[in-house]
Amino acid sequence: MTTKPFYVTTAISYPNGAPHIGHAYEMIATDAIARWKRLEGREVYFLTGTDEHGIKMVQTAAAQGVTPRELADRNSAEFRRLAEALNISNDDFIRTTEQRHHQSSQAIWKKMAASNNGDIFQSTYKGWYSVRDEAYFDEDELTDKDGKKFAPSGAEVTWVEEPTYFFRLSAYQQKLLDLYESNPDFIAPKERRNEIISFVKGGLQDLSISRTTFDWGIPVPDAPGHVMYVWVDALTNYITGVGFPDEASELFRKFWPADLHVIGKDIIRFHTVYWPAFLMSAGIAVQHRVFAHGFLTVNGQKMSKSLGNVIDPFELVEEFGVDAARYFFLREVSFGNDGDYSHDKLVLRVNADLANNLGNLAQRSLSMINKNCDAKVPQPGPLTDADQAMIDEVGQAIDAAQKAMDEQLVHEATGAIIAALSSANNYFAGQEPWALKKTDPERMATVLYVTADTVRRLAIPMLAFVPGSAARLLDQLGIEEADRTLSASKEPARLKPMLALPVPQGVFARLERKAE
Ligand code: ME8
Repeated sequence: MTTKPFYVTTAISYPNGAPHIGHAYEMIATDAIARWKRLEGREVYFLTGTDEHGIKMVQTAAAQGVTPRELADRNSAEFRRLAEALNISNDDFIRTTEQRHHQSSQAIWKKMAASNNGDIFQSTYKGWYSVRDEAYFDEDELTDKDGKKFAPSGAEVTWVEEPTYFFRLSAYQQKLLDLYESNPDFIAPKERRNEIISFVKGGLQDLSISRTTFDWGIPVPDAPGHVMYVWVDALTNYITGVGFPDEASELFRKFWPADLHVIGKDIIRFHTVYWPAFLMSAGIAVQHRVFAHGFLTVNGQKMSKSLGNVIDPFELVEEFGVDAARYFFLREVSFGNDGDYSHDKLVLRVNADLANNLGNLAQRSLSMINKNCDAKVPQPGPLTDADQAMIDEVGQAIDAAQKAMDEQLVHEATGAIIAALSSANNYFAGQEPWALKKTDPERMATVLYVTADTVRRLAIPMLAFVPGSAARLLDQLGIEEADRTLSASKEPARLKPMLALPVPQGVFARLERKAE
């Protein structure tokens, strides 16, 4: 068992509005990864939070007649509440308006300014800016429509011209290519890696990293009138979260460089080009890996306020329960690809996998134990080939899930567990323990034991995905906290014969599709 610490982060969201299911999805997937690592026995630090500066916040606040601070306070609280509603196991929640983050951002700025005879210099920025993306664009990346220009995201761009500080990104082209070469796992999925390599090979321009036309940002050290470009401070959250600028702190030494930044595919350039370049410039170790997940649509359509199809993640949890909501995204969406949400798909998936498969197996085997074995874990006799095949298959499924989780292929991991549960249902049906009750009670005891131990072994990895329900299942099997580890799930027959069990309670209710 490895005890290497593991530091994982989500992107920090703009609190210019309430969270939507895209935000929920990212939290859920990252939480599954964090919980899995804890099951492996690793010490995990998991950071999420809100990205509160920038012109987008200024403009949204103005439109609502509030200050950027009021807007940030209101919505940041909603993101925090979302993490709670989704049972997210984050260790900290960072807000970029916090004092610790101002200090950290100014410290990294100074280090960048001091390196290589100055990676930061003053000049004038003239070019296109997309407020919605908080990003600069070259003319040739834009499309024209009705006399207006649009970024690849579809957001309108505006022309800006102002004296700003620049970061000498052009000096990092080869260093970045060397990084991608020497660390082939730096960018996942693989297609994204290829896109980024060709982007960097195409040449990098110096990046404007301060703004002078508004003041809602972190002041640039010793440069009155300049606030940092929001992405400089946003990316820095990942080191602030582990104690930067105190590089000698226990947290920083233990957890930096981050093992994994989980982000959406729209912000991969910021994380795999700008961020490692900033870190190299500041003389700070570069993160190990960035995984870019896909985008969610709703009933096949892009989510948008004008279409009125934005799904409120709080309502989702309210209607279906937190574990059903979590499970749907973790199983249905292939992690790294785009995915689609619909209420009907959620109901079908959750009923098939959680209620009919896992829930059914647990309830049937535990009820039989309750009625026919004195409510105690039965004592197994000699194993048949069928028993052994079942036991082996569970071990293989857990190994397959582990392999998938090593690469963040969360949907494959859940798939492997559910496939083993299907086999276990077939095993149970095929062995007919209810018939053995009269003909061969000892054999019945063995079948019930093998089944209940299978439920134990497969419920443990499910703790990463449906933590509340899987814990309730393990409670019903009398599994102690210390035995809820992946290594215990890999070992068969750890269920203690003769242990008294509580009356089983159904853990996964079948969902009904509510009328619109
Ligand atoms: O980008 N489906 O914030 P953000 C899936 N503040 N994921 C989605 C999504 C969708 N429909 N919409 C957004 C920012 N996301 C910056 C990040 S990190 C230093 C700064 C994802 O609120 C998006 O890809 O626009 C990103 O990873 C996260 O939600 C926050 O998006």
